[in-house]
Amino acid sequence: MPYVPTKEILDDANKKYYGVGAFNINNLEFLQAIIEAAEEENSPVIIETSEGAIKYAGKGNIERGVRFFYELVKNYGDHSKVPVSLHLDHGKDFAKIVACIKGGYGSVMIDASDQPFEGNLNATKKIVEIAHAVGIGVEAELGTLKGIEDNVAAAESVLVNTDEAREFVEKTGVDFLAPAIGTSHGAFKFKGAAKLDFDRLKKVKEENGIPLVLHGASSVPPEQIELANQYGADIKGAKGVPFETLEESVKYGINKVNTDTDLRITFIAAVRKFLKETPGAIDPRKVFDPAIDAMKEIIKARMKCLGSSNKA
Ligand code: PGH
Ligand code: CA
Ligand code: ZN
Repeated sequence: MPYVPTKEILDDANKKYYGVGAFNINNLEFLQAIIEAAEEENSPVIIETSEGAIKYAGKGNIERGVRFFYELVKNYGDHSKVPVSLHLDHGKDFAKIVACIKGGYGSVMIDASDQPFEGNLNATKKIVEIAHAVGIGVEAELGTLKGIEDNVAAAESVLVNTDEAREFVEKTGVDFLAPAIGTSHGAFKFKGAAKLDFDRLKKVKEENGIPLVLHGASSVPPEQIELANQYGADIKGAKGVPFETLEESVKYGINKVNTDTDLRITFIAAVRKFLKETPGAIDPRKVFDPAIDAMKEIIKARMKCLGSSNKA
């Protein structure tokens, strides 16, 4: 299977009711873990990079960063047994989004969800026009992901408005939509139970029918937090989206499941453990190898949970 446009992967997932993991990378080692896991699970996979990742890879030079990720992921994808795509995660800056579209990315996200509805709509429309001219799919977000635990009034105002979602999809022609339904980014998602607004999700799916995206979808595995803490980390009160909740989200229409935090935690825990147990280590490859293996297991478990295994 070659490097493919993201739309190809997500249209199949939408048609057959499964979810595909979209995993964030900043470097080679995360990509290796993701591709190996996808091949072992025979699963399609989406690789995504934030604007920050592009800046990091290019040491501040955006074109260089875009080129780095495109050539890396395209090369791995073209020689892989499974469909692989490359996506820009949370694009905020017009020039950076256009650089990704020009640079060979398989899709881009325009995240103007911090703007009032009209502003988000107009910004998204503009990117859709540019991206569709070259056959690239666009993701946008409605609502916001943070601050939902504080009080009910705030929760109402930040979750996706389903009427707005209908108008937004219709007027922008966006390909994939991320409706805020109660998740947040990072390792501290819920103070109490992990509750998502599935009624809103179902309604958005019914009324629009396009592939939907769950941001802030990491499960924050307690055993990885414990391992990190055992080897010197100090992470308290971490909580993610449990597998049962992910399964339910997929059942109600989520097709793209964004995952960054889980791989970060797993990587750091494994590196901490190796360095503590191997004080003489000076070869970075030996330090990263157990971290790649540990991330692979986390990724494979998520692919099974989302139903993308054996869908390649
Ligand atoms: C995400 C990742 N990226 O866009 O939404 O969320 O922090 O839950 O991994 P997590
Ligand atoms: Ca947002
Ligand atoms: Zn996100």
